[in-house]
Amino acid sequence: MNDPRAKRLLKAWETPKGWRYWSAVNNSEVGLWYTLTAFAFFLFGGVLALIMRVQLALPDNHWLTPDQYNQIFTMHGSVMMFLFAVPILEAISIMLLPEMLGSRDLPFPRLSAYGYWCFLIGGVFVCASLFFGVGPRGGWFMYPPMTTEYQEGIGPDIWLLGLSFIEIASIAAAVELIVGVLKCRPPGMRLNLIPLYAWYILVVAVMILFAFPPLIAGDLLMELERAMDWPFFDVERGGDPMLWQHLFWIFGHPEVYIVFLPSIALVAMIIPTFARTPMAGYGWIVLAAVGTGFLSFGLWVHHMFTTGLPGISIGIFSAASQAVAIPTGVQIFCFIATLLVGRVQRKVCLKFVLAGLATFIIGGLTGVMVAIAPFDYQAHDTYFIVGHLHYVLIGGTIFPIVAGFYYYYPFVTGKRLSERLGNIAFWLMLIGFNVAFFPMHLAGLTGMPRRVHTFPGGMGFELPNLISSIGAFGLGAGFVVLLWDVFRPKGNHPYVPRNVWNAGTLEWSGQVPDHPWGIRSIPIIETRYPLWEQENLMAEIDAGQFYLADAEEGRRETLVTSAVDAELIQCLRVPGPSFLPFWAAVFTGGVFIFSTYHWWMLAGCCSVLSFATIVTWMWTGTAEIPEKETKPVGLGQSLPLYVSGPAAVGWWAMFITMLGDMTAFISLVFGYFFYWTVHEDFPPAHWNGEPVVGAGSLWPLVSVGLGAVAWFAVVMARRWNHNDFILGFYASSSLAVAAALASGVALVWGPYSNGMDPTVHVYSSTTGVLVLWSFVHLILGATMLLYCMARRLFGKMDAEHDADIVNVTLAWHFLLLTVAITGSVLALFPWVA
Ligand SMILES: [Cu+2]
Repeated sequence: MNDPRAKRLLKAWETPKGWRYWSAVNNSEVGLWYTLTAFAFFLFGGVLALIMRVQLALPDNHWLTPDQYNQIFTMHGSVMMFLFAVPILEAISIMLLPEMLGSRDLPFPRLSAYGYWCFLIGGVFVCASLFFGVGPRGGWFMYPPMTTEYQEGIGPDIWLLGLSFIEIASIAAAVELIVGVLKCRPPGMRLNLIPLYAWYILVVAVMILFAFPPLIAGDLLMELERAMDWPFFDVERGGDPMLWQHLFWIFGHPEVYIVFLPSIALVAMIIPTFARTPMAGYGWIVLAAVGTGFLSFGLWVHHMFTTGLPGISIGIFSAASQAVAIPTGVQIFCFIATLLVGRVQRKVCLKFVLAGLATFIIGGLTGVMVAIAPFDYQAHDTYFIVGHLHYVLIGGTIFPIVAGFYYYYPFVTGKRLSERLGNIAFWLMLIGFNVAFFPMHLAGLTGMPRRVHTFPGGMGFELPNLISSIGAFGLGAGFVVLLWDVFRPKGNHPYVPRNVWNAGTLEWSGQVPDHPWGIRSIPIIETRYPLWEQENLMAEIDAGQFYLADAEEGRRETLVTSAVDAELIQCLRVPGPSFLPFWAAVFTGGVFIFSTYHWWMLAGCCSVLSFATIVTWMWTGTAEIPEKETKPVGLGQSLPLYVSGPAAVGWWAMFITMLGDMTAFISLVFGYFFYWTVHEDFPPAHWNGEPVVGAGSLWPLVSVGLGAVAWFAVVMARRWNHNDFILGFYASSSLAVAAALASGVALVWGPYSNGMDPTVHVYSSTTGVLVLWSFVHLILGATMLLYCMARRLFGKMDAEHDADIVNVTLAWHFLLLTVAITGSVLALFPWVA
């Protein structure tokens, strides 16, 4: 390391020391914390599972009370899904993706850090409720009316608010990963050359973007019902609990693939390495992954076959559910083909992959069985389903993740895990798993229902339950062995050689032990397995022969490229260590946690503080005007340091975030029309002798008009800013702020002046929630404009450097759509109906 360029680069990317370590935002640090935290939640969920197996080992067992048992199974499902399966895959991706793509970091490091801290705080809050006996008890699906009317206490609120908070963090990570895959690749790495892992993560992140918002919308509705008595799910006032089931499973089914596909992504990285040959059928795998992603949004009703839906929809969803086996099969056949043509090395890592695939296939086949409606009528809510879903999730997710641990452990630590201990763990887990979960199919077919805290003797349930409990401890023992191997001190173990598995993808180009800069210089990539197929690549990377081999200004920099062809666009400066994301997460957490207890003053203070922190973070860390327009990045090329519009990563992040936001809004609109389909007269004039009033027609339309004025003023403000007509910019922005606020007031004025009471009937509460949603968004839109005006005032934005106002204009296109849809639904639909 005598190269002064390398020294500067190292200094720029240095990890902070001491207590400042926790201000790190770099993907390798945040990714590691994220992974370890998710794994800790996994162990917690696993202990809960063992407690349940102890309880169910013997008939008529009263070791746990029914209430304790209900809290434990609810928490087991919720923890495994929300605190382990989704987060760990995002965590691994945050850690690995930039290295695979030869990028120095993800485009928004502070957003990753914020997401992590939100996840930690929310997760601990949700789990802690169990120790105070106030945990949620409604199952991980939280069906009303049980969770709205019949359960005392704040358990459901903890679930709704705590997990919404974590879902928002998951969406933040998804935005980061989408922009990372599309915009932060090395030059030359066209979309058809990216590692399969990146393809899978792209598909999954897009799925998260469209699957989580319906659940967040559902959470909002249920929390409004619980806290304010707005009757969305109360049948006596026109509500319908089925809406929750739809919103939940529109999320819940894609969720299965959201946790399955990234694990298969790990498999797709491991198999070529251990078969020592490129993956067969790259194009087919990509097509199948995208196909699975699409199909998975059309299957949710198979969770609702027994709710009395019309036969036609059951038929369609049954067929679609069986069809999803096809793209899944394509991927598995590609993996098998690769293993057949390669020279396979039988390492523990590969054993876990194979065990995972085999187990997943068994779960997939019982899945085809339950996709057939008549069979589902029999098996629904029995232990058959418990057996099925654990074969899918443990085979499809857990075993591949364990394989990933073995594969990437040397990448993270420079040491390797023991093959001997690995074999012990492998057999304990594989045998323990099958002993635990296979008998559940039989117990279920014999008629044993799910979610019961005990069962009577003499009905044939004793033996399968006892065997399951024994197997569960075998599976647990396997994890203890793995845990010991992962965490035992390895100070005297030698470092592994560089690229220890002789893999072909770029993440293995790092030295051992690795430097925090990610990659010494960012290479030009022309193949799918560059370390195999591009000669001398590692030596040239090390010699700093490619891009960004230096950090002349001591800043953290990475390359931004075009989405399809990966042509160079920008040298992006990413922010370094900061405690701002941590504090922002603490205050955001405060808003959700204090709201759970209805401590509104504290929640209000926290929302002000979190707003202030986030604005400070944006102010200091985004769209910074550089000291020069371009800089040389190596290989004789110069790139701009500042870009705005569709070329910029910030624009993409805004666009993607607004898509997620619109999805949540459309879910609420879906609710409105759902109630119309289940009622003979909607909106009704009277209900139980009381008049039911909505927003009327006049004021919603006035609101749309004012919203359009605001939008037009925003567009003009952007143009005048660009033309450097400063007075015009301020005038137009001010007009937009005023029109936005007036539009919000007009929207609220309709229901207010009509004397609407949202608690009377579901029509008034649905109207209320659409008004509320749009009102809050108009306030946000106005705030964004005030931010832009302040940026211009303080010289942080000018005619050339206009990313702020360009991104805000983009957001305003969506805001206008939101207000227009709300206004026209409220004003016009009652006339049509
Ligand atoms: Cu499903």
